[in-house]
Amino acid sequence: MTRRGDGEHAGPGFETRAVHAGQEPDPATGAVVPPVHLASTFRQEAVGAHHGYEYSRSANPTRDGLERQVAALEGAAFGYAFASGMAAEDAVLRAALGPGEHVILPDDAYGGTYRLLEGVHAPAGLTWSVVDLSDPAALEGAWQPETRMVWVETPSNPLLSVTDIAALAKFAHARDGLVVVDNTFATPYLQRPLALGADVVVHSSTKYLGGHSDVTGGFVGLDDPDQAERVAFLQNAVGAVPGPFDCFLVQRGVKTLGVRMERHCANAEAVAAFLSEHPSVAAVHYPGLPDHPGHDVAVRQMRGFGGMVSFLHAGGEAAAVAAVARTEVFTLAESLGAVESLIEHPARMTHASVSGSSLAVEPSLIRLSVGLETIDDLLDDLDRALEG
Ligand code: P1T
Repeated sequence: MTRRGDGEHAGPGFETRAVHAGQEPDPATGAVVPPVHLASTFRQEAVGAHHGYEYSRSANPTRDGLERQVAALEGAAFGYAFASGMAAEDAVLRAALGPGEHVILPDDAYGGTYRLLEGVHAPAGLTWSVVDLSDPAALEGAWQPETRMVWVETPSNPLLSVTDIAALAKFAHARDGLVVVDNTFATPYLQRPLALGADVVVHSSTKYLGGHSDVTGGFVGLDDPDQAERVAFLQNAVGAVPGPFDCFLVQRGVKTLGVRMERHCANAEAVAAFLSEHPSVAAVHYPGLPDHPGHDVAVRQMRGFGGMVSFLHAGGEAAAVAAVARTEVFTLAESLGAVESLIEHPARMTHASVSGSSLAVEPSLIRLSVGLETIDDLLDDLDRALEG
């Protein structure tokens, strides 16, 4: 297989891997940027005699390059690219779980994950419980003989809750359960779940990995060869693969991931500090704030606190809905993790699908994806929007 990542051995550093892993110059022409292989099929010299590629759903050189690049950053032995984060999540659930088995979902997670479980996997026989993962007694109480997996987002979407990955992995492994970490918010630059004991890492590469709001993608990284075989089988059998140009866009984004994350973190820290002092703000969720309940764990397991901030508007739902429409530098839009700052109202936008469920979010909550613009412009923009 061409999917070996570099792992966390004493080899090249993160930024070097981001720029070079899976990105070797083209041996045929010397092109420093590997060509985008748009071919859907590959010539065979004789039946079965080929260069490792037959048909692009099964394997494509540009996709391979992306898979090796992100696997190298996550320290994963195997990496698989998908057409979206949801397609990646679906492959992980299908690869590991069958009818009658049980999965534990956090009480704060992307609404689409909940929708996938409830609307697609529950009708096919999967069962699931929603648990506050910061409460060990609740986790213990929810564990069933059929439990095979704990799904974690840390930091979570949209409340930025932090879960201790190493402690959770110890708990789940003692009970024969798998730990899957959605690392979309942190990225491998800030946190490497597999090194902390998780079994599988997933991404919406639409977000920080791509980094420019111009591509949709997903990624699965893992170390176990049997599970990897199953994910690889599903990638080909179901066919939710990204096109070569989408793979190129993610690859190009990943090359600057480290420097972008440094600025995302710095800007988000300044925004969180500013909001904490603002009279129109009732509460700020950001793991970098010392009073955040997950702050100490975040200090231990993350290199920085990330670019996402959410907060409650003191004026309630109507004031929150009005404020998100007033910003001029922050764009009112779903998604996150790109160079431009975004603002949104989770209850009516990204998390509308969990309305009325145990994952429902406060109607006065506003979520920010803090981008790379000049920090003073971001703070002035928020100030104006919150003053009304
Ligand atoms: O949109 P897609 O690439 O399919 O990824 C789904 C997904 C998975 N995991 C997390 C943590 C996510 O945040 C998302 C997508 N989230 C948004 C679109 C959003 O605005 O929150």
